[in-house]
Amino acid sequence: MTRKAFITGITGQDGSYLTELLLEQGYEVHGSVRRTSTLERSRLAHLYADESIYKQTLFLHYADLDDPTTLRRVLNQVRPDELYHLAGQSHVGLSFEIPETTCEFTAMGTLRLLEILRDLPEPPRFFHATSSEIFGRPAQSPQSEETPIAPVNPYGCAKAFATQMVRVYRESHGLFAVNGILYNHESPRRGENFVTRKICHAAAAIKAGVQQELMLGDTSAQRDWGHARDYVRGMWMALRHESPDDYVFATGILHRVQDVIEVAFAAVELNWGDYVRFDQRFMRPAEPLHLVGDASKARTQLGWAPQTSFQDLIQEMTRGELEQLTHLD
Ligand code: NDP
Ligand code: GDR
Repeated sequence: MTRKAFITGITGQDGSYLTELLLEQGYEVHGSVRRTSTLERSRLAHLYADESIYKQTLFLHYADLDDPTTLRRVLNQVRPDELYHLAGQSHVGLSFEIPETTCEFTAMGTLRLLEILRDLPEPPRFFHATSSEIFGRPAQSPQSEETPIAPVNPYGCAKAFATQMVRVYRESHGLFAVNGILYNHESPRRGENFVTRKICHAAAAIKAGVQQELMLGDTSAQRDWGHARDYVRGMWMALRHESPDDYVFATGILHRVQDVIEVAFAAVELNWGDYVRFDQRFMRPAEPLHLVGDASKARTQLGWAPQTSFQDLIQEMTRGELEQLTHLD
């Protein structure tokens, strides 16, 4: 029997890589999309264009996270074996400006899905994409699955609520529900207003002569950055494991935003100091500190390990941007 997967957030960075992985593994893949005024689904365009895939093994369904009636109907029709819940407002900085929307979709949206699963006769295995942001300013570094939750922004609070709810539904309602505690992961498909993509795009655009400078906030901020392709493989491995649990997915290595700048500008042979400027608008009211993950549980129990280095990731992103800009000429 062909296994069926359902992905919320299929149009996002992770959704697109996960779709490719699951199709390669022989799954029938379903995803929920929301109505937008422009049909922006560029990350899936290559799959749409393939007649042997779109509407053969890949299906899209309209369903918003604040519309449980539709979600329930779609899930009842599809009856997936695995559900990957990736949808949500994923920008931490913006969550200070739109805290209610962030919580509505990320916190309540997850709870609504859990409630729907609880009523299904054969609930699918459930993966929740939670975040290192639940730890905020942790007392211990690196963080593990046991590190206490202490978020410092609305996004982190929403993810913390959803993470704890997943634990409740696993322990009290017997759902096969997994929290993947994901540290930053990037790719050429990363949203344009996340710092790695912003820097890699700017370095390439300055090289191509279509941008003059790059405005950034806190360049001393540190993160544990990996490649999205590695992290979606971890999601899949977690749902194939014999029992449900929480797993940290991380590289275990901290880099500064400044390191991203230096690798990206070096990749296009420019001196970053000539172009990078500070802009107060990109500073946040609060920054988490020392978010670096210990993925030893995922390594020992699932056999997961990241395969792409920080240098290779930033170089791939920058060169990809430059190729696109040059191709447009
Ligand atoms: P993206 O921002 O690239 O994708 C988010 C997805 O969620 C998009 O498909 C988006 O749809 C969808 N979405 C947003 N709001 C709604 C809504 N109200 N109803 C339905 N769909 C909605 O995020 P990533 O792919 O990078 O991340 C996937 C998940 O993993 C997110 O939940 C994120 O918070 C979490 N995460 C990501 C990390 C990372 O470093 N990438 C690290 C830790 C956690 P649309 O295309 O229509 O906007
Ligand atoms: P983050 O990623 O907040 O860690 O959330 P982001 O790339 O937005 O920021 C990383 C760090 O860079 C600093 N920074 C800037 N950030 C942005 N976006 N724009 C700037 O101009 C800029 N200048 C400096 C930030 O202050 C921050 O310290 C990501 C998201 O994918 C979340 O969904 C996910 O949960 C976490 O990673 C883990």
